[in-house]
Amino acid sequence: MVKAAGGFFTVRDTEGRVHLCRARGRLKKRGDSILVGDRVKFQPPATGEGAKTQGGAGTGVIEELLPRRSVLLCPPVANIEQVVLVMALKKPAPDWHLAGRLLLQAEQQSLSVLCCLNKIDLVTAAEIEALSGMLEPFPYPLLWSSAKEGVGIDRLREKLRGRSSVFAGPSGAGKSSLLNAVQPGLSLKTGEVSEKAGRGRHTTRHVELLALEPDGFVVDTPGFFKLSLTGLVPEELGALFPEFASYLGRCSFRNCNHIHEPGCAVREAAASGAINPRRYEQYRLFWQELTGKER
Ligand SMILES: Nc1nc2c(ncn2[C@@H]2O[C@H](COP(=O)(O)OP(=O)(O)OP(=O)(O)O)[C@@H](O)[C@H]2O)c(=O)[nH]1
Ligand SMILES: [Mg+2]
Ligand SMILES: [Zn+2]
Repeated sequence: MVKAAGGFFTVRDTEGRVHLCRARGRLKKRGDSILVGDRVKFQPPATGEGAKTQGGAGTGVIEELLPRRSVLLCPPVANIEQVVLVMALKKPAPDWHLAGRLLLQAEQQSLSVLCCLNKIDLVTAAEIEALSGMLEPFPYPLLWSSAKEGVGIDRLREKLRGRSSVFAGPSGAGKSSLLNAVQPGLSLKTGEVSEKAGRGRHTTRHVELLALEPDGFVVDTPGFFKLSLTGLVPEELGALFPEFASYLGRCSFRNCNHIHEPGCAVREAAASGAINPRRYEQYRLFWQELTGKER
């Protein structure tokens, strides 16, 4: 399923033809939402003479939802392998907190991650250097890009090739612009960032799966500003920070929460800079949020 809007689902068949469908009643009753990226069994629209004269009117029916390999809740998309987190360096300013939440979601689903830092044309070389220092060490690959000036686009195209990816990040970060740069034929709509609020204007309205040349799929999504930590228990949080992995068994306490326990290997690593202290600080914030504890 490649797009959902107004109760209709656009389904692409194995030959690449698209069909407008509705969902079988029992699918709706079970409360399963059909997500973009879902593989489905469907009855294509009838193709009788009547349907043709009406410009191919008539809708097909989605009969069955096939098992998923992965599911992301925000943005809602199924069966993807890679999350491309897109942040602008300016206009709008990066929201690392939101980025951290998205990264947790990707880890929960064991998806691979690419962090795209876009609009490098708007910052100075010195600012880039300062930011690089701040982000070091970072447990995910970083790609510095400018959709406007074509920087990093070849590398991005290479990273998308032959896989299924989803672009996620705040409105105005440049998700659709980057995709247009990767593949101009997509002709996705892009929108100005508001001068006053410094925010995007929610130009992309629907989650949509797009086919890439020569192979691969990518899902463009509407930007968002908020993301809650649903379905997470605090004890699982440490395992979702991949850079903690080599320290987790080395804390003095076996059930260490890495907050204030003495002899905590994670805290020591953050203090020495072996773990990025900013990432550790995020861990603490998310821990507080999940446990409701202030410290
Ligand atoms: N200077 C500069 N502007 C960019 C760059 N990439 C995108 N923009 C501009 O940023 C604005 C927002 O871009 P979009 O591609 O619509 O952003 P989006 O992330 O798709 O936003 P939503 O669809 O609202 O989620 C547009 O005016 C783009 O022209 C870039 O690398 N440099
Ligand atoms: Mg967009
Ligand atoms: Zn610890």
